[in-house]
Amino acid sequence: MTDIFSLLSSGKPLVMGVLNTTPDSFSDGGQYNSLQTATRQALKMQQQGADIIDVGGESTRPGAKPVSLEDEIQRVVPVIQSLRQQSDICISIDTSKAGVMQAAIEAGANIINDVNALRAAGALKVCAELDVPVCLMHMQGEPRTMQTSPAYKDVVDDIKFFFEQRIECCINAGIKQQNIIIDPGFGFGKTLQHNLQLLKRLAEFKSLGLPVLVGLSRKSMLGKLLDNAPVEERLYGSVAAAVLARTNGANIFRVHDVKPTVDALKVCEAINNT
Ligand code: 8Y4
Repeated sequence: MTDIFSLLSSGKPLVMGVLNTTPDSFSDGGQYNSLQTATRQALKMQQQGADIIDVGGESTRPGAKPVSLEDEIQRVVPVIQSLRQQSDICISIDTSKAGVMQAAIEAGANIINDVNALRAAGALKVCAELDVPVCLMHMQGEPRTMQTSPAYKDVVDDIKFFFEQRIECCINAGIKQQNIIIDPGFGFGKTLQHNLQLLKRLAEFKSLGLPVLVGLSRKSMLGKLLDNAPVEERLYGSVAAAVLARTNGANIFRVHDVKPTVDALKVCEAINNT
């Protein structure tokens, strides 16, 4: 398997396909069927051109029930093992819990994707020991209340300052600078205006000298821009947002719709390299 830093060094954009393992994302709820469904879905995304599969077992949606450490491990570890048996694709683990990070990497995952930027107990230490790439995502507040009244002095400057502080914590904990990826966290404690500012000024994050990951796919900011379109009608808006993010320097794209995004990014690359 090629690690993501060699993939990134090619300069090409990387696509991370979202694989949901929460029970409500499967019709039957049965363990074996959902495992097979999840593995097939991941292999399909790989065929469509995904470079990374993001496996998550905890919903960050406002109002979602918290998942225990044991339950989250039970959800993600079998999926990672099953996918790893059938593919050498890069697997990222979407979690904020140190115990899940450890179990997932042992099961064959390669990257840690943490919407909480390693602020949970033990997360910095475990990541330093595991010595794997980590994505630090910005979130203001916590999922339950983050959309109540998001406020910033300057959204880009404030989030850059957050990253500077988190990067310092990572380095002090023994995490290598070369293992860090940053993500402004679209929709996590941000108004529509904040999200639009972040997308327009995304290139300002490049001054931190680290790869930039974005998750814009199907998010409510697109629903708002598209006359309150429901999630299943946000594909074209999601693709447009990915293209704009690429033009403004994003390196990794976390998406639900792999093929449309891969195609759009190919067109982007042809123009950006002309
Ligand atoms: C429709 C579909 C509406 C999905 C909302 C959503 C990010 C992330 C999430 C992100 C990174 C989501 C785990 C939220 N978003 N990880 N995770 N960056 N690194 N919402 O932006 O997809 S979950």
